[in-house]
Amino acid sequence: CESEKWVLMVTAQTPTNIAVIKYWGKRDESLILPINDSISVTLDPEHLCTTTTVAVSPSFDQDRMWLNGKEISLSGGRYQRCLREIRSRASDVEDEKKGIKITKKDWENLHVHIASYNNFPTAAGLASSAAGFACLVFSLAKLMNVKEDQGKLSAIARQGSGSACRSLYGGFVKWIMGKHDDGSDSIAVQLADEKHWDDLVIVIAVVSSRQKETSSTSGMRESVETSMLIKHRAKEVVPKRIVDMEEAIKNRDFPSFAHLACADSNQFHAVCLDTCPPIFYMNDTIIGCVEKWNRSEESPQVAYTFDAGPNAVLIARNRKVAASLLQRLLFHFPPSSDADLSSYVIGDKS
Ligand code: 2P0
Repeated sequence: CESEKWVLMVTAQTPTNIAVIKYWGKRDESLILPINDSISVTLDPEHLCTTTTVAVSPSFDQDRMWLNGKEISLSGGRYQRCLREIRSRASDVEDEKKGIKITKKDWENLHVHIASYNNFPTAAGLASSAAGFACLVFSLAKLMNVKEDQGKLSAIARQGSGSACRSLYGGFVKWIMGKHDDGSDSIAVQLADEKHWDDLVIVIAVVSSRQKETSSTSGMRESVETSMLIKHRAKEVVPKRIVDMEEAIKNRDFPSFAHLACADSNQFHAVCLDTCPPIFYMNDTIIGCVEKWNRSEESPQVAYTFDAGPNAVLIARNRKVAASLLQRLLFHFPPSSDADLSSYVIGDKS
């Protein structure tokens, strides 16, 4: 490259995903290999997403990253692993208009700057790390002309944050736990695309945007070390639920989908309570409201699921139910009152 003044940039946007069969517990902490398969739905990118711009220039003298405008350290093992894995797969890049030519060898000595923004609270149980690492890996792969397929990229995103591997696809996604010790078969696959079941509407009740007290990483480590229930869950319960959930998604069978999603969320939180010392993530008032409503109808109208935080993810079977759900939420938790629930995010599944 003759001029030292050029900058080459790529911007990507990646939505977060919500697990309906949960990932909780690792069998290998450094490679991030889970103890069970999981299934998620990827949200509409308009509402909960990360936007990341990655730039390379010969004038950059080190890798640097800014998250929501504040510089953060890239020295952590997870960032380093993602950067190393992507760099090692970089190919030649040529931009004739700008007169830029980067060879595979050049990438070893070039540094990147990364700017990432979340349009939702970070680390409040809304899977910010999922969108974040998926977007980081995807945008770096584009910048460095990495030719691997989505499955291979998902195995790299997984090493940033487990749930990130599922955000590389839209629609319904399964993270296969895999069998190999090197993690090469622990990848995400798309079960159905975003058009398959597009009358579902996801409403997220943001109970608190405060950062959670127990991170998922340490929470699941403590569960694996101390919970008896997690062993039963991973070996006996989840494998069957994965089969049943795949079937429910394939057939757009909302009653089965709702039953499995709610039961799995509840069992995940039961594992958290079975952990020593116990972990409390969830707000149970909303569960009570939804359970009562579902029981008063012929078949379930809304599914609920909670991740490692207090915010409720509510999946309505269609737009009409979603409107009624919002009315009920506003009735029980008026935003002007001192009630816990402070705001709502609504988005179509896509
Ligand atoms: C999930 N969660 O399946 C589950 C349900 C939270 C509850 O994936 O240590 O941030 O980075 O692999 O991916 C949150 O865990 O944890 C998560 P690491 P991650 O969505």
